[in-house]
Amino acid sequence: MEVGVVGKPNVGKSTFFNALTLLDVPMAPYPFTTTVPNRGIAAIRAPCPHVEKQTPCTPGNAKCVDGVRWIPVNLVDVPGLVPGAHEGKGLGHQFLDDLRAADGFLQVVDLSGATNAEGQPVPAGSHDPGEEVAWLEEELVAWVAEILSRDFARHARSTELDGKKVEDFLAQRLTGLSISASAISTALRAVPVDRQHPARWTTAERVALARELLRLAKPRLVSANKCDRATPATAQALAERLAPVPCVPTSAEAELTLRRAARAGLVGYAPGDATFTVPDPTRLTAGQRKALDDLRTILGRWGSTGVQGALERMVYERLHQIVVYPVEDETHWTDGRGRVLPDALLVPAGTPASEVAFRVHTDLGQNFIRAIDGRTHRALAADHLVEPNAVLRIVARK
Ligand SMILES: Nc1nc2c(ncn2[C@@H]2O[C@H](COP(=O)(O)OP(=O)(O)OP(=O)(O)O)[C@@H](O)[C@H]2O)c(=O)[nH]1
Ligand SMILES: [Mg+2]
Repeated sequence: MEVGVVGKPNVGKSTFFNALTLLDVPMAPYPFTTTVPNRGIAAIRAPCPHVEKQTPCTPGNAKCVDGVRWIPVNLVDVPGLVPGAHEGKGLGHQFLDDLRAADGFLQVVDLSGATNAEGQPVPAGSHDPGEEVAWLEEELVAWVAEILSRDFARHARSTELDGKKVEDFLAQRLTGLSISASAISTALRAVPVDRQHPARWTTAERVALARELLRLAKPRLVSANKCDRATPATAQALAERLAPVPCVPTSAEAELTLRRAARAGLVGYAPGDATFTVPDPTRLTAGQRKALDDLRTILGRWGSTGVQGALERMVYERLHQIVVYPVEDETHWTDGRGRVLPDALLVPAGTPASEVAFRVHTDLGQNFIRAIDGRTHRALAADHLVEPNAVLRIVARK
């Protein structure tokens, strides 16, 4: 699972990325601080089934803290896009190629309205952050249309000559973009192109296909960032304008400060929480105390910094992922070495049991006999759609 963090310059993308990964990539109050993409690993929360079992778990890939599993999600932070990036404005848009594998895009905007379209600082409230959601969409469409169009005429002609299926032609053009065959078929149904003659497709038709493919295959979520400098009413108004694209108020700066303070042992804070504790106030400087008071005000006003929740809504609501726990022993929920609930896997909702087996290991998928539900001990057929939080044993031919 990979999420791309996109947006215009200077809105807080790298701060958002650092907050979620606890990495330390450069952040600064001017545009184009980031010039090459940054990759890191964030995590989303899921309730750990070990709590029902009343046995401590032995996590391998996803750590467990107080009954909460932290499931890894890859995050990519890219340079800022400006209007006209596809024509070379700003840093251009070549770096978007690093987002080919992203399953969805989380767009960061500056809710406080203190950065213009090019990312230059302007007085708070003087720029409308709603505007950039529409033009960023156009930049993404231009990028996909360009990928689709690379060496188009030659490939389209050979498709026609060889009598190849148009679906395969498109899939080949879009290799690596993590766009499913079903999204390609749906897009071809939605955009009325001449299926027999791709060589005759106009630029407008390719752009329309790119738009539809993006809509189907790369869900969007907006992080209305710098909310610490805005009001809930502004956030509400923006969310209403952007609906149905979800818009989550965030303060990446507050989240980063809290996570770093927690790492330093200055506060007790779990990402996503509405509060934090201060174990030893005497350790704090006057400056730190003031900073923590400000953070308390932000949390009080917004309920949380929004950052953790934004990523989770992206993965669970927009990307429709669920967590499943494969085990080898359906009674004790252990693997072959006796480790309890060692793995937590993200799979799309509606994944059949046989596909979960493939995710665990190709051999298990190929030799699948049945799965066994760890809670009910019922046998599940290959086409059984697994439920969220399922504990599953896969039974396969030896
Ligand atoms: N008040 C406030 N400032 C923030 C927040 N998030 C980021 N900033 C500030 O915004 C400025 C830009 O942050 P970056 O993370 O470098 O922004 P970016 O979008 O990665 O910028 P580019 O790499 O230039 O595209 C920095 O001064 C941050 O401290 C926030 O939630 N609240
Ligand atoms: Mg940056």
